[in-house]
Parts: sequence; C-alpha cells; structure tokens
Amino acid sequence: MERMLSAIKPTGQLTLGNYIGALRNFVRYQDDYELYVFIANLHCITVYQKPEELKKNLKDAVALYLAAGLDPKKCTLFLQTDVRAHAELGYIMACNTYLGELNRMTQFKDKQQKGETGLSAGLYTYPCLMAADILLYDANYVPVGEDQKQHVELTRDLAERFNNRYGETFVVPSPLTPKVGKRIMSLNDPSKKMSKSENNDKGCIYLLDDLNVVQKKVMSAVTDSYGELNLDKEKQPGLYNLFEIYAALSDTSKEELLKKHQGQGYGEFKKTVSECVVSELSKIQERYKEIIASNQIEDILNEGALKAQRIAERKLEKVERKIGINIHKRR
Ligand code: ATP
Ligand code: LTN
Repeated sequence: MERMLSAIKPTGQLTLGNYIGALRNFVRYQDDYELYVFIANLHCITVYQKPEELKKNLKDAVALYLAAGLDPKKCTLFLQTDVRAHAELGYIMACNTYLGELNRMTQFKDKQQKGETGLSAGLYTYPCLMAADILLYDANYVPVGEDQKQHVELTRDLAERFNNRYGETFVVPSPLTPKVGKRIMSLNDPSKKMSKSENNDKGCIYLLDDLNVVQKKVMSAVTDSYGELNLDKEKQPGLYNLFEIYAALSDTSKEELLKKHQGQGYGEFKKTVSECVVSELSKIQERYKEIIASNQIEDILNEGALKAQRIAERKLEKVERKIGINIHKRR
C-alpha cells in the first residue's frame, strides 16, 4: 500500500475550507492508502497563540478529525510534538534549504507584502519543518489544498537535493489537490481564501459554528447583480464559490448542479446550499459531542504517537548517519 501523509494546523477553529480542501479527503483515502495524519501544533506557534485557546483548539481538532470520519484503526493519528524527530529533521532540512527558496514562498511573501509586522523566524522557516514532517514517513502522496502545493513542491526539491548529496534517503512526495474544492473562498469576499486567520468571521464557516449562524452566513454570501445562475468564475465569483461548496459536499459536478437549479433565483439557490452545508455540519457536530464526552482522545493520540515514532525515529537515525553527525550507536 502506498503511503500518504497530511496535517492541519489548528491555529483557530477548523473551517469549511479545511474540511472540503483537506480533511474530508483524508477520510476517503484512509481505505486505500497507509495514512498518517497529524495535528501540526509546532506550525501553530509560528504565530503567537494564547495558550489556553491553543489547547482547546488542538483538542477540538482531534475530535473533529474523528468526527469527520477518520478511523484510528485505519490510519495513524498523532500530535506533531509527540514525535520529537519532526523538530530535529526540521532543523536539518533548514540547513539544506537556500534563503532564495524560502523567499519565493508565496504564503510568507503575501504576509510581508501586506505589511504585516512582527513576523517570526519560525514562520519564515516553516516550509523546512513541513518538509521534515513529510519526509520522515516516506510519504508518496500529500493531500493538501491549493495554498499548500508550493510547500510540497519545495519538499520535493529538498528531498532530491538530499538524495543527491548524501545518497538515496527520502521518497520524493507528490501533492494531491482535490478536483473540486481545492480553494474555497470567503463568503463575503470571494477574492480571498476562506481562512481562519483572516479575522473575517462573516466570510468563514467554522465546523463548530451554531447551525443557525451557518445558515445565515450562507444566505448572506456575496453574489452579484447578474441575477442568473451561471458558472462564471470571473464574473460571478461568489456564486461560483457556492457551487464549488455545494458540488464538493454533494459529490455532484457543478455542471450537473447548474442544470438542476437553472432558472432559480439566488435566494432559493442559497437556501439549498445552506441546507446542504447545515446537514453535513450537523452530522459532524453530533459525533464531535460524543467524542468529546467519551474521553477517547488521549488513548488514540498515545497509540498514534507510538506508531509514528517507530517510523520517524528510524528515518532520523538514518539521516544523522548519512550526514555524519551521528558517531555512535545509541543505547
Ligand atoms: P489559514 O486558514 O489560517 O490560512 P491554512 O489554510 O494555511 O490556514 P491549515 O489550516 O493548516 O492552514 O490548512 C489545512 C489544510 O486545509 C491545507 O491542506 C490547506 O490547503 C487546506 N485549506 C485551508 N483553507 C482552505 C480553503 N479555503 N479551501 C481549500 N482548502 C483549504
Ligand atoms: N503547512 C500546513 C500544515 C502542515 C502540513 C504538513 C500539511 C504541516 N505539516 C505536512 C501536509 C503535510 C498548513 O499550514 N496548512
């Protein structure tokens, strides 16, 4: 079975964008791949987080992974810091990355260009840690939303560079973006990604939002003045985004959905989309409540950590030996 690995950094509550672009696809893949999924808590602190909020978000993220359908019997689910090898290989990767490569990463560049101040060194070097996350497990595939593709491409370059310098060590991974929903846009500004870190609550649906709020957010999504349902990403980006969400959640193509709803007004169409989103989230929220009440998270994370550590530590030792920093056999 080929290996697959992915992660989400719960810097806040998980969003519908995370769910459609990433989480939901992990669930589908768990039957066909040897899947490793972790909570990227080291990535979270590249931007300051209030400790108490962070703890809650991390726990919620595990519960939401499970509520969305990840099954610890089928995949390995763990917390990044439970496997110390991530941070160490992250440092080694940083030593094998050129500044020019990091300067090209659009996520960091965008923040700089927006004039954000107080950006941390951790945020700048985080693609090196992400490369380590992936390479430790010899993952063949990395399912991510579009915004993360560039980081996986960098990981490929780093893996190839390392293999050339030190001999065959890492599997070169491929990014896997979903056909539908690889970039869900903000509901009140369809030119921006739906994002938990944009401080734009109206445009962002959180998986744990009250269902009435979810409905309101969809109903007040920005559309246009054409007044006709079409699939035109340029002219009707808000509507296109609603089609994208609806198509992803109903596993139906946008074209088919357009045919089905052609002639309807925006209000009626939004109502259908909101019902579809509410129905999906209500199932997730119900399971989430059961999971939080059942206290199973601790055991699942411990078991996942053990499985992940075995693989990651072996790989890290191999790397240390290859680059010459390991001079004795540890007992
Ligand atoms: P932020 O939402 O704070 O910008 P992020 O998207 O960079 O965060 P994560 O929350 O770790 O970071 O993202 C986890 C996964 O969800 C990644 O694979 C990412 O590509 C995907 N993802 C995030 N937002 C969206 C979106 N709006 N549409 C599709 N996929 C998304
Ligand atoms: N960088 C990603 C989260 C992430 C990840 C990974 C995704 C951290 N490590 C490894 C895939 C594989 C993010 O910020 N969205």
